[in-house]
Amino acid sequence: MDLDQLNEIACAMVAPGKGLLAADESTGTIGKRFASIGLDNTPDNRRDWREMLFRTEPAMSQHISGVILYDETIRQSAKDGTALTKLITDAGSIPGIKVDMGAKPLAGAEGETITEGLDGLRDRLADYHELGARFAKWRAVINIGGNGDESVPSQYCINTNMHALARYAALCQEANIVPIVEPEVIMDGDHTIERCYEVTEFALKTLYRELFDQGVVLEGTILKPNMVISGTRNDDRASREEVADMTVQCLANCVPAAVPGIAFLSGGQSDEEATEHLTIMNEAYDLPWPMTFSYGRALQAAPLKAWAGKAENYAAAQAAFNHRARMNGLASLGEYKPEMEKETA
Ligand code: 5MM
Repeated sequence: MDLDQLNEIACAMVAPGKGLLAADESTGTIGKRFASIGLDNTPDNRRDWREMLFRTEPAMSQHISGVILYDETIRQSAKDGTALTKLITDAGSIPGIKVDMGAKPLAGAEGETITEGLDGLRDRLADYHELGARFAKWRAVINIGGNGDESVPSQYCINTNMHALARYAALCQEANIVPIVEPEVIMDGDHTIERCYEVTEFALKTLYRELFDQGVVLEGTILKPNMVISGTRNDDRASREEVADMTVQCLANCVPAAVPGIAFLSGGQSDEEATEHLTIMNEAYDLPWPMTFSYGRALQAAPLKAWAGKAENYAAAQAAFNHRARMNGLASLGEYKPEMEKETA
C-alpha cells in the first residue's frame, strides 16, 4: 500500500471547484432512467449516453474530478474505439469503479438490506487497477422505518453493513485504490429530519469505529454520505438552511479531521435542492474537510431529459451537463446563487 499515493488521489478527488460524477448505475437502474425517456436499455445506448457525458467540455476538465463507473463501462469503448476510461483521463479526470454487488435482503431482518460483494474482491480490485481505476465505491443502504417504527434500522443492519464497508475499504487500500465509503441513509419515508440525524449519526459512528478496528488509513479514504434531511413523504419538511445546519452538525460530530474530503450523494433531491444545500454548507461553515458532490441523478437528470436518446440533441444534452457541473462546482466553493440557474453554460 502506498499511502502518499492514496492520499494524493483522495485529495485530487475533492480538489477545489470539482466533484465526482456518479455514473455507476447498474444495468437495472440505468434501465429505469432510460425508460423515463422511452429509450431501450441496450449496451450501445448505455455507451452513447456515457460517451456523450465523458466528452463534455469544459464540464469534465473543470468540474469533474473523477467518474464512478460500472463494470460494463470500465471495459467499454467509444464509437471510434477509444476506451471510455481514456476519455476520462484525457480530460484530467480520474476513473473509479463501483465494486459492490448490490444491496440484498438481510437475513432475519424484514425491510433491511446488506450490501454484498466481498467474495473475490481482492482479485477484482487488481483487475480494476489494471483497467485504470484509482478509486472505488461501495454503498450500504440504510432504510428508516415508517410511521415512527424505531426498530428499523436495527443495530444488526448497521453493524453488518459498516463491518462490510470497512472490509471493502481495507482491501481497496491494499490494492492502492482509494475507497469511497458510502453509508446511504435513504430519503424515502415519512420520517422527520431529527430521525434522519439520529440514524445518520449512528451509522457514521459505527462506520468510523469499524474503519479503525480494521486498520483502514483515513487519509486514504473519501466519505460519501447522505445529507441530513426530512423523509420525502414528511408533510413538514425542514428548510434548506436546517438541512445544511443539521448535516454539518452531524458530520462535525462523527467524521475525523484526517478524512481528506466529503462528497455527498443527492439521494433523490431535485437538482437545484442538492446544489443549494451544498453551497449553503460551504458558505456558512469552516470545516476540517472539503465538502463537494458525488451526484448521480442531480447531475444527470437534466442532460438525460435534453438528450432523449436522439443524436440531434447531443449539443443540448452537453449544454445541460456543462451547466449542472458548473453550478455544483460553484456550490463546492460556496459560490452558487439560485439566480445563476438562468445563465447558460
Ligand atoms: C448512480 O447510482 C448509484 C447506484 O446504482 P445502483 O443502485 O444501480 O447500484 C448510486 O450508488 C449513486 O452512486 C449514489 O447513490 C449517488 O447517486 P444519487 O443519484 O443519489 O446522487
